[in-house]
Amino acid sequence: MGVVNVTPDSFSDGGQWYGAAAAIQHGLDMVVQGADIVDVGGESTRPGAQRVSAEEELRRVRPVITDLVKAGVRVSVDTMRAAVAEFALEAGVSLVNDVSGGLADPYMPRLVAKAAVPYVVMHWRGHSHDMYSRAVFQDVVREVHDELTQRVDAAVAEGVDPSLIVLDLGLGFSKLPDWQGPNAHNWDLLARMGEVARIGGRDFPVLVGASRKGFLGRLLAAPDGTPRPAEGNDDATVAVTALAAAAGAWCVRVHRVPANVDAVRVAAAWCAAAGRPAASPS
Ligand code: PMM
Repeated sequence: MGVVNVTPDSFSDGGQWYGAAAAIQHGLDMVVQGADIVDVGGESTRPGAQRVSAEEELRRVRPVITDLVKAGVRVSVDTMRAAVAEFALEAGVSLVNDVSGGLADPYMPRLVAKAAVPYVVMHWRGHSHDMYSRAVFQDVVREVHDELTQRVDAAVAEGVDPSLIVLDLGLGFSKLPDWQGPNAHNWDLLARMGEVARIGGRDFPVLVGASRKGFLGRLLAAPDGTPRPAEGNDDATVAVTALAAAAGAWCVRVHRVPANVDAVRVAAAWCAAAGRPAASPS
């Protein structure tokens, strides 16, 4: 899944694809590079971000989604708002990616149920402006599992087909960026993603969104402790992709497609030789 953030302020690529024409071209380029899905979002969720209005979010994503769908691209909409998802579904998107897992807008699950498209339910504890104050866990794997279970139950109660639900660990969202010690939240979740996503006896597909995130920058910090900035974390993202694909992830959400496609291919060949399934490149 290639990311197109139509925002001026995303931490990873803010401003780069803010204009509709640049965003559309970027989406088309990523498909040529091997992306199966292009994820279009119009609201930054970087730590500390303030929300934009629904009108502004729609204004940003409308032309991009419309043109990419028209061009035959499999598009996903990255939104927490049912109104934005409704427009996107009418325009023909194939997947709804809701980083709040249905918590931000109570109308979202019912809308997705009606559309009968895959629904990405991410682990989330609240909006970005103060997300780190909620990054308190005794046992991150158990708590994320239990909170995702509640979101799955709520979505299914609204009519969402469980076979269309994809779970997301919510890397970086209310998770501390440490890479060792009791608060290595993102690493614990990655290492045990299968446990997180096994709910009610069913192994849900997992989407991994590690690309360029702060926990990679923290791992790769300079000797004086300065975290490596987002655009310096592409190689580390590729490493996570290979490991996640080998661990059976369904999808990786990334900013730079080519090297990540290669990593998925490597993992698929490795797992095939070992006689076990991995995410397979299409
Ligand atoms: N991360 C961001 C935005 N959308 N969606 C899913 N499903 N999973 C994620 O981890 C995720 C997401 C924030 O990163 P960005 O600003 O680089 O898009």
